[in-house]
Order: sequence, then C-alpha cells, then structure tokens
Amino acid sequence: MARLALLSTSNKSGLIDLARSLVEEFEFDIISSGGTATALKEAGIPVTKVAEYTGSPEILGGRVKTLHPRIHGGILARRDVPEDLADLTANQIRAIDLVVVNLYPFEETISKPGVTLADAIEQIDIGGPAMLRASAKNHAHLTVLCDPEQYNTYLKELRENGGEASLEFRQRCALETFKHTANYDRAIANYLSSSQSPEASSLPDQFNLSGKELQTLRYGENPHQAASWYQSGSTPTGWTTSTILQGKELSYNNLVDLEAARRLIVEFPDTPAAAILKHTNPCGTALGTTISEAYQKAFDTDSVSAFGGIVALNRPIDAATATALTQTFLECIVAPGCEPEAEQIIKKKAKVRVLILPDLTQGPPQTVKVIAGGLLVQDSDNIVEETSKWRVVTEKQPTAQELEELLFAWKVAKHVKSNAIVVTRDRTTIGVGAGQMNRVGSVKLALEQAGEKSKGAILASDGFFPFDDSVKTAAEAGIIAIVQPGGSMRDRDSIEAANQLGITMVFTDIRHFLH
Ligand code: 93A
Repeated sequence: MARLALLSTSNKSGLIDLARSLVEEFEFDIISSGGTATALKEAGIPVTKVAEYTGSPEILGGRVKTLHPRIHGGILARRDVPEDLADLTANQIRAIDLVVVNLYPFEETISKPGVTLADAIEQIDIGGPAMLRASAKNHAHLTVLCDPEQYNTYLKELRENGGEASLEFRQRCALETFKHTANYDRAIANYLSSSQSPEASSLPDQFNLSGKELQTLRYGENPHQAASWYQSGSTPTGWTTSTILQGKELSYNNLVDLEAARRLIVEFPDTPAAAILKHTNPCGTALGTTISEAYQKAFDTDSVSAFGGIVALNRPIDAATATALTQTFLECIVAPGCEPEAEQIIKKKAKVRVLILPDLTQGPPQTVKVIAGGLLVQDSDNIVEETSKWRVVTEKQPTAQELEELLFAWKVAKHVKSNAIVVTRDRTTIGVGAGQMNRVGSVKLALEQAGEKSKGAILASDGFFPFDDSVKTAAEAGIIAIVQPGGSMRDRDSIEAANQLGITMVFTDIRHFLH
C-alpha cells in the first residue's frame, strides 16, 4: 500500500511542489485539513480531506480539525509493537509516514497593531502542535517537518536514500520540531504574561536563546574557555543580520568589542563618526565632515592603541577611508555599507574582518549579566541626551560651541568603563581614562594622554566628583569646561574650585556608570 502523508499548513509556501513530488515521485497518498486540502485540489493534486478520512467534520469553527484517534493513532503507533499494529487494524487506522505541519501564525498576529487578546487567543494552534509533538515523539517510525525550509532537504534525503528518510534525518527533524513548538509556546506565554502582569513578566524574549547556535566560537575570552554564539529571540536581529565581507573567523572578543563599538557609534546619527575600540573602551572617537576625516581624526588621537583595534563607522566605507584603514593592523571593521572600490582596497588586508551591518541602531532593549544562581536583567542605557535639561552650575556659562563639544564628550564617556573620564576638542577624543578605581586616577590618565592638547579642551566624567581634586587637576592642565552628573555631597567644593579657577561646569543630573 502507498505510504500516507498528512499535510496541514498555515503557511502554504512550497506546499504544492512538495505534495506533487510526494505523489508523483514517491507515491504517497495525502490527507489534509480543510484549507490545505482545498489548495492541493486547486493545484490538481489528489488529496483526501481529514474530515472524510476520520468521518468527523471540522467543528467549532476549525478549533477541532485533526484531533482524532484515526490521526493520532496513525502517528503514534509503534510499527514494531504487534499490539499497536493490532489496534490500527481493529480501528481501521492507516499508519502515517510523514507529517507536515506549520502552525497558526501567532507571533505575526500579535505583532500587528491593534490586535486584541481575543484575536491572539484564536491564533493559538492546538491541533498543529499536538501532531508535531506526537510525530516528533515517534520519530523512530516517521518523519515530521515543521518549516517550509525543510521540504527540499527532505526530498533530497528521499532521493539519496532509495525513497526512505534515514533515522538520523528523522532525529534531526524531531529535534527541530520540539524546539519549534517550545518557542511557539514561549511566545504565547510571553505575550500573555506581558498582557496580564507587565511588571512581573518572564524573561524577555531576547533572552530566549531558542537553542539556535549561530557559531561555535574557537574559544571564549581566553583559549581555555569554550564559547558559542547563540541567536537571541526567535527572529534574527542585530549582529545576526550582519554580513561578513572578508577576514578571519570572528572571535568571542571581536563580538564583544564590536557590540561596544556599535553602541558608541549610534550616539552620532547625524554626523559621520568613527570609533576605534580596544577591550571595549574607545581609544579614539571622532566626528568629521566625511567618514574618512572622522576615521583619520579618531586614529590620530591614539595611533599606538589603535593597533589591533576594532573600528566602527556610521557611514559606508568609501575608497579614501578604505585606504586609511589598510595603513594599520586592525582586528575588525564594521560599517553600514562598503563601496565596491573600497572593497577592492580592503581586500589587500585579507585577514581583517569586515562586517556590514545595515542598521547599526538595532540594539537590545535590555542587557543581562550572569551571577551565581541568577541573571541580572536591566534596561539598556538608551536615555536620550538633552542639553536643554543640563544645569550650568558655575558663574561662567558655556558657549554654544562648548556645549556641543561637552555633549560629544559626554556621549563618549557613557561608553567608557567606569570610572570614565574623556577629554575632547574639535569633536575628537584626545584623552581617555578608563576603568580606574578612583576618579582622579582616570582624570590624570586622560590628561596625561592629551598632553599639551588639553589646553583649551573640555572634559566629561561619567560619575560625579566626590572631591574637588579632579576639578583642580583638570584646570591645571588647561581644561576650560567640564560636564559631569553632579549629585555628590561635596558638589559645592567642586563648583567653588571651578569658579575660582575660571572654568565652566555643567551638571547633567544623569550618570552613566558602565561596568
Ligand atoms: O484550531 S486547531 O488548533 N485545531 C486543530 O484540530 C487543528 N488541526 C490542524 N488548528 C489545527 N490545525 C492547524 O490548522 C495546523 O497547525 C495548520 O496551521 C492549520 C491548517 O489549516 P488548513 O489546512 O485548514 O488551512
């Protein structure tokens, strides 16, 4: 007797081609739920409706279509257990050899504007997951497909194996299916928990790792640490959508640095901007009239540290920038695009990894840290910086130009590990003090790096000054304006020092610790 395939799909793409091959090439009989059967009939493919096969009509407006012992018996029967086979015979049930189901589009439905809870609930598929899970459970005896992307692989498998799918293939399909139904249910649970109690919701969807490994990384932060890169959430976003133009395989540290670079560079959407990072800290960040000017300025501020750096550009790479990029050893470059001529130029440095990320702004709404026994989840530091909300606390007021420079420095400081001090002039970092345990230590480092250039420059601090020593050290080096959150018990001391030394200071009332 011909083998039996059950087809029940919401997404009908690829359905007709698959069914035609099943019937014409592999002599399957097909049974299908209402809509699927109609689509097959229209394409001239012989099919029996599930309702005809079971003798039970679809009821409750389609809520019960395939939930029937003739279906589930045919899926779940163990072909090597005589009692199971006897049950099939006694109940006139045919064993089913292939189940192809894709589910009601729940996630698509809830992403539509104005969707009601009732709409969403109606899109919770019951019969589909029941068939998928039953088939995956019994993969020792049949094949299950839950995604149109599997259809061609399945047909290829049959063609290469004398019309049979190997056990290994069926196992893989079963695993895919359980992942698929798990994600489906998680999407429902997340939706319901956010619609019922947004304040006590479960882990955000972006931390649903869905088991999809994008890359086994060669190692983690160090060679003795194993590491992997997983996709978060059920649809690809962020780096998962990037394309790699060239270069060696991405490493764990590359990805960590690239993400830090991305976050920094998106602070400056309106102007060509370049950032060069090492160990997640910017060693050079600059704005320019062109992207090549921005890169050159960023590079020149600390060409020593830039060696082996990660470069992020917020404009496509052009020929001039490409030429500049090839003048030094870099680990990675990311930009929203790359001109063909630039591509040819960078090719000369075949090892440097070049990534194209068309939308650099797609960041995670939350970040996570793992601690013993738990996860710490927080909103990303996405606050919009508004100088109109800043407070000038000194007698001296900043000029409009100084205010712009202060904003630039402040935005960079946000992306430097605390304690963070950033000294800038001409929209270019000239000194960065990162990760010191006392603030004045970071101030000294940043000023030392800026050297003579600190005369007339401005300074930003990610946290408040606990004492007036930082203000005094900055003024001595020639800093003319400071931006900091304010909020210390000794703010008065710092303000007085600034007034005495004739420098401008503004408070943002927002701090940007980064650990
Ligand atoms: O409403 S259901 O949960 N009840 C069922 O018995 C059932 N059987 C299949 N949804 C059910 N399905 C789903 O219908 C499938 O998962 C598939 O998404 C869809 C196909 O319906 P049609 O063939 O009528 O287009």
